[in-house]
Amino acid sequence: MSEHFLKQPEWVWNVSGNEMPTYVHHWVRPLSEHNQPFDLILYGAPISRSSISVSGASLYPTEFRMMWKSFATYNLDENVDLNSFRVADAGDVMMHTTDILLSHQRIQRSTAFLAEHYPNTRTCMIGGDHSTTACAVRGIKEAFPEDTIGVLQLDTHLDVRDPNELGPANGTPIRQLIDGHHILGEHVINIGLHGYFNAKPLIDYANEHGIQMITLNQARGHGLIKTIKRALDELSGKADRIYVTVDMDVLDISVAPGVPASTPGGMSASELFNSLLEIGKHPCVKHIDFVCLDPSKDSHVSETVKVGVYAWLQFITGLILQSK
Ligand SMILES: [Mn+2]
Repeated sequence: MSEHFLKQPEWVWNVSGNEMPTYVHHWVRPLSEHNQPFDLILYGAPISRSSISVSGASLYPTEFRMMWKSFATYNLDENVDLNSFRVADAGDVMMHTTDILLSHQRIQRSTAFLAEHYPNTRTCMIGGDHSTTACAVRGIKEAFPEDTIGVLQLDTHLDVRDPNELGPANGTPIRQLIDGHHILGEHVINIGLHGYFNAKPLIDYANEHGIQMITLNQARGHGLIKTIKRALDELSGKADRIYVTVDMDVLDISVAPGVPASTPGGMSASELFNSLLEIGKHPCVKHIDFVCLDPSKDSHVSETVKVGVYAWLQFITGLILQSK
């Protein structure tokens, strides 16, 4: 088996000159151009054939990169310029046209490759649907077999539907990881659950396996940011590294037309942004992904893709504030 399946992304910004970048599309550089160390590795996992409902989330990594042009590297709220932080774009995992299992193996192998070759660098995967998270976490586990992995999941759903029934689909990643003994249920904290979107047997599975479910109402009651921090502190006490998975369907449907599975009663965009800032600040967060955003369903002004890029930049701002 080859070492990895990463290829140059479909969309690469053409940049000339050596001046300090002021816009995101001038700032993120391909991994191949980085001869110095870097702080974050970005890679795409463009697959959504594994989605239970029809999804074009495979289009997101490219749309995400194309949207960089609309964002400056300077964060006015925090008075921080991201441009001294080095992000290397490792490209996209090459997907097989029809073979989902093979594509999943490639995501796992490519994630393991990046984690093995850059063990001290944080990784950020852009999905793809939520099935990609199971592959990425298995890849991390492959690279660090001794390490216990804690998972913070921002999601409207538990994603613990039965893989025996649905296979490695976007409704099953957390259960695949628990049933496959890659992680323990008690090392999973889900924040963002609400309302009528998880059937009772799924709640029962979560309880049986010790998954911590913090509803959005509970989190708001205690303070969302305080709750995020507390969850990360707790996971860092139990696990060696934390993997954060952000299912964009955690967003309220009114702000996320590009996430078909988003629901009423979800997070506002600013709640998501503040959450990502806090997540970035936490030293134990080593891996993150953003999944389930379908640009083909987005509004004509690409509002959800903009929310997605903004949320990602908030995470990076958090990383920078952490080291200050
Ligand atoms: Mn999900």
